Amino acid sequence: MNNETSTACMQSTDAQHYLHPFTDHKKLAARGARVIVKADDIYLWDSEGKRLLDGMSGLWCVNVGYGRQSISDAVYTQMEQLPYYNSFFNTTNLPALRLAQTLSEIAPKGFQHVFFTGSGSEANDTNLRLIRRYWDVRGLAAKRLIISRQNAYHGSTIGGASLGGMAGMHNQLGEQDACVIPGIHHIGQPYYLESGQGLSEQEFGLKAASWLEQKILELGAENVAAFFAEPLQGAGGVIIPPASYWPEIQRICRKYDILLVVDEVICGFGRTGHWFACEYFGIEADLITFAKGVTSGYLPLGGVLVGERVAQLLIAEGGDFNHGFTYSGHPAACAAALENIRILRDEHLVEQVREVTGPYLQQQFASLLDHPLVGMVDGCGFLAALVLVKQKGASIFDAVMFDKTVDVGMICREHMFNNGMIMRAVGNRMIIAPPLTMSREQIDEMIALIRFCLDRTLADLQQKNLL
Ligand code: PXG
Repeated sequence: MNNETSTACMQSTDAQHYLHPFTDHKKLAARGARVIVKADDIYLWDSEGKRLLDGMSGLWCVNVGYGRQSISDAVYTQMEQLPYYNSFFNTTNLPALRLAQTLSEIAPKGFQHVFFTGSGSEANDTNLRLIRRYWDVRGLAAKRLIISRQNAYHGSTIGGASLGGMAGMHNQLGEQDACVIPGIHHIGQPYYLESGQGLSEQEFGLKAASWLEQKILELGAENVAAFFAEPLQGAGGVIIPPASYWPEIQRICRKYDILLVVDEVICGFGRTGHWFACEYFGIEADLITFAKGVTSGYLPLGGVLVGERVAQLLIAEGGDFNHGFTYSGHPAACAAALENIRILRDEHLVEQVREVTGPYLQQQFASLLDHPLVGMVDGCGFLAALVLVKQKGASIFDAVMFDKTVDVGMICREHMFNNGMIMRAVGNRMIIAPPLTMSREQIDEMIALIRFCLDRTLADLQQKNLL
């Protein structure tokens, strides 16, 4: 390798010029960024030639795996034909209108319209605009308040971060626990391990849903516009609500005439073994946020599936909707999405995850429970999480957790990385969301690698006297 492409040189240039997302730059500069140079199937390679098994599908997005020549070809062809045009001023383009139609075919029942954005954050900002407009057109302008949840992730624009419930983000938005956008209220998350002790999971699901009703009554239903939630919390740590949660949430939203916004940015496009997790949980949403898996991350694209109740009113009575982005309906991004969806369909990847590889992945992942560090496992489809504990107990509520001063997730993540496995750490939860293409053999390989890295973590913790 010549000097310009040596790892040290790239790291130095990176440190001098590139501000990364969610990064402590002083720390990063001291250690040097890992430079990822290529990818194929479920693997990445760094600039030192080291292979990594990507258990996170990039950032929850590369659903069809890396190296799909047909997506590159579709984008190339589209870029030669029409690299860009906007969808403002009474114009449209072929990939955008075809993708809108295709999405209406794979979306849950009752979604015939789509609004395109460049990302999930922009899509949630779009939701805020749509919701405001919807209630204004209905003549119920007082319905302005939004309810969301603690430890939710809805993006990083001011709108997305205000909607989300990440304390670390809120703290940087303004005063402690306050959101920049007023009128967004957060209720507790349906995290059994955090607040369910003494209750059965189903009892806890109903209790967590009741927090929504309490908040609505406190704010006055006549003032509440919408409830935002991920079907299961992804960035929050793959937290799957008890089965009793969603039906009760649905009932409450209907009772008080509140729009239900389901953020499927992580769950959409097969992650749970269904095209959308709304089907997995039986949710009937008004608005569905999507991004990531729509193009498998090959190009940036997001959007909102707009339910007929909202779409028809805005079309019939809304007049101009003064909202949109330069890249709404970007032809090349839409071409990537169309080819990505063709692959998901023709290779039956969603069904495969639902019926074959998803159950196998969950079964194999659950076998990690015999490891001394693993106190609990949870998951569905191609999403799974394990909880790292200091000492196991009769139940997870009796386990001894690591002291808050020990960032056990980060320690474990380092061992994973250093041994060729990418797994994400959220506090004491280690999570995976691998490409949906994984075979049984690749799942076996991944589980063996995770087990090996857990052993390394255990040995390291013992050596450091942290156990
Ligand atoms: N909603 C959800 C549910 C998400 O997971 C977004 C919205 C925002 O999408 P954009 O395209 O604006 O990033 C996301 C994104 C993590 C992590 O650390 C997760 C996301 C993004 C960055 C990091 O797990 N999810």
